Amino acid sequence: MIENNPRLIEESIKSGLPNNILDDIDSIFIKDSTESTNDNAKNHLKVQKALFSMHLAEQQTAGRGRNNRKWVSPHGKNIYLSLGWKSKLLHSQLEGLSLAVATCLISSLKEFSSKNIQIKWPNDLLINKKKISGILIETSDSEEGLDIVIGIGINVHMNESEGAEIDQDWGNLEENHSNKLDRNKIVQSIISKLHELFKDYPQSGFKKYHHTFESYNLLKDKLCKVEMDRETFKGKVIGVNEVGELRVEKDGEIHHLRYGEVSIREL
Ligand code: BT5
Repeated sequence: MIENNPRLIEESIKSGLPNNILDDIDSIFIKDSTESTNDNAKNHLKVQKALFSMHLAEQQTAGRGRNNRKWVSPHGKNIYLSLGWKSKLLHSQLEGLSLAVATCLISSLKEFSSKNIQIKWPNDLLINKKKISGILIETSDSEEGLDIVIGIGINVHMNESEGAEIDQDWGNLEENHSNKLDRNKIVQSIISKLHELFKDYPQSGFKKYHHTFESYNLLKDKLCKVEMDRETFKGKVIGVNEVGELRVEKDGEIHHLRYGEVSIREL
């Protein structure tokens, strides 16, 4: 491995994190290779005591996106991070969660890139319209509350051939393959931001993140094509509402689109 691209190390991730965060970490698992860090987080939640656990891998052999789409996960180049969160959220609060996570993620990744990072609703992160990151949230009910897995994939140093099978435009967080970014530092920053979310989101919901989300919203004010189960239409995106639904105007009428039910693209 290139010297400038150190491997993931627990001590590097932890060093510098304040005690209030360290105290809430149940455990950090780093694997060289695993099927999916989301599965590891899901399994660990069954025995987890503290607020959150972290599951990382240098490579995933069955990394996945939403609806079982594949997440391309080559060795040693990117970040594959899943957080297992023992939450007290209500099901009704889940709607805006992935948007809030995407907002936190940008606040963090901005520290590592001079480029403009935007969110394509609900939660794809893009630089120059190329996807650099995706989020997969999975939940299950437990006796104490709602167990949540937040899976985050971020391309950092991936090269063309490693990403060849990705069927859409993709990019890296790092510019020009300069190998300057230390993934441990990126993970550390993400943890700080998401720890704040774990504390705030149960009270604030998406409301607290709404304004910032809009400032990153790639589709805002754009004419788009919306595809739903039984309907396809063109409309102009107005923004999102306070629960994270996308507001699209068509013939003077506002449609509220819910995450998971639609696909949308710019015209
Ligand atoms: C996502 O799904 O964007 C969520 C991806 C979450 C991945 C993380 S990695 C850690 C954790 N463990 C897991 O197993 N998963 C999570 P979706 O919106 O469905 O997007 C999937 C689509 O993104 C694919 O169909 C491709 O078009 C594209 N894609 C696949 N791999 C990519 C990559 N490395 N970079 C950019 N785009 C990719």
